Amino acid sequence: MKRTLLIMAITIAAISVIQAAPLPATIKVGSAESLTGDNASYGVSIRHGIELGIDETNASSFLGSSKLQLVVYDDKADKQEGISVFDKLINDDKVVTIIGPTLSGTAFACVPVAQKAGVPVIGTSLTAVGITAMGNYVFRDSLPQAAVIPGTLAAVAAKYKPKKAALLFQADQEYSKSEADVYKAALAKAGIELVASESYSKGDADFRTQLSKLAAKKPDIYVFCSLIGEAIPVLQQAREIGITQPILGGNGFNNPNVIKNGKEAAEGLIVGASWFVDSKNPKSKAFVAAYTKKYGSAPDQFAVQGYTAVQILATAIKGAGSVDRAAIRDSLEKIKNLDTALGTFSFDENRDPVHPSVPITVKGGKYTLFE
Ligand code: 1QQ
Repeated sequence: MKRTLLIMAITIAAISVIQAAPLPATIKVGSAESLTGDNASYGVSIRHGIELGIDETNASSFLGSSKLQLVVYDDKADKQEGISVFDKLINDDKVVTIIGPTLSGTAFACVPVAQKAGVPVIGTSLTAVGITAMGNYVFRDSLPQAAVIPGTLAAVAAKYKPKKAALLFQADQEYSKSEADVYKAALAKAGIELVASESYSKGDADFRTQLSKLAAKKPDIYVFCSLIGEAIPVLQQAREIGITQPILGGNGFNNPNVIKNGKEAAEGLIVGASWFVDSKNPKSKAFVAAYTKKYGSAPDQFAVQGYTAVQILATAIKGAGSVDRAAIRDSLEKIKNLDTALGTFSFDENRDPVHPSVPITVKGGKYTLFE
């Protein structure tokens, strides 16, 4: 009897030690971002947001004495590179979660590697249809196209009452193709006729032929689904051939380089965004101030999504009380009504983010609210 009691007492003590096991001193967080090439402006912005988030989390002792440590590699916006970087993060660095990659096109190649290995992924810029459908370890804090485009279109329709639209997209890029499809469906639903649709391919630099074909159909609005490398020449060439109608840019245009390098051609551009730099949300204001202080320039939508991913992940780790990948996954799924710089943030049942989108426009060389 005495012996049984002793064994029971030891067992209970052992269980409570296991339960109270502290988090490790260092928690490795992986990230794969486009840090070189055309898409580096997105990837560097995300990286900056992540780094600020990690600094703040560590300084605040949110995870007790445990510190997050970032391991980041360049995915070069390339499918093969994305796969090898994911493999390295999972098997060599043994990260607890991966933030990234930067482009949906890369994600469709490398995210299945993490899903198969049971490693959570948080996309911070992935907007294409089908991202979280890759598996139950896949989350994103970037609004899916279908959550942004109808609202942007409704705001534009209320102001300009367009009847006809024209569309330009990149036929060999997953983000752009998906966005064009979502726009097509949203236009049809809004009763706006798609009178012309043209595409281009990777490496193209002259879009005048396609733009002229679109213009010949006399649309009331134009929709351009482009990544930053093409977004700027597309805008400039559109103005050059005399397009003065409202231009709606896809998520790729949520990039301050559109204004910096596109100059006057960017004036009047309308973009659906997940966040607005002059938001009155106190968390957002604090983020903008801290980011600007650290990096010397204001953050963009991609930076705030990178930053918020760290907050989401830290909250999930704390909730799990563990760095076990499956436990983190389960905990991520429970994120609801988190107070973030993006607003009140929840994941829905598909691990997609729920928070409002905001249409913005370029006015006087600045993104402002579209009204
Ligand atoms: C995607 C995007 C890009 C514009 C991210 C930089 O939305 O690839 O899904």
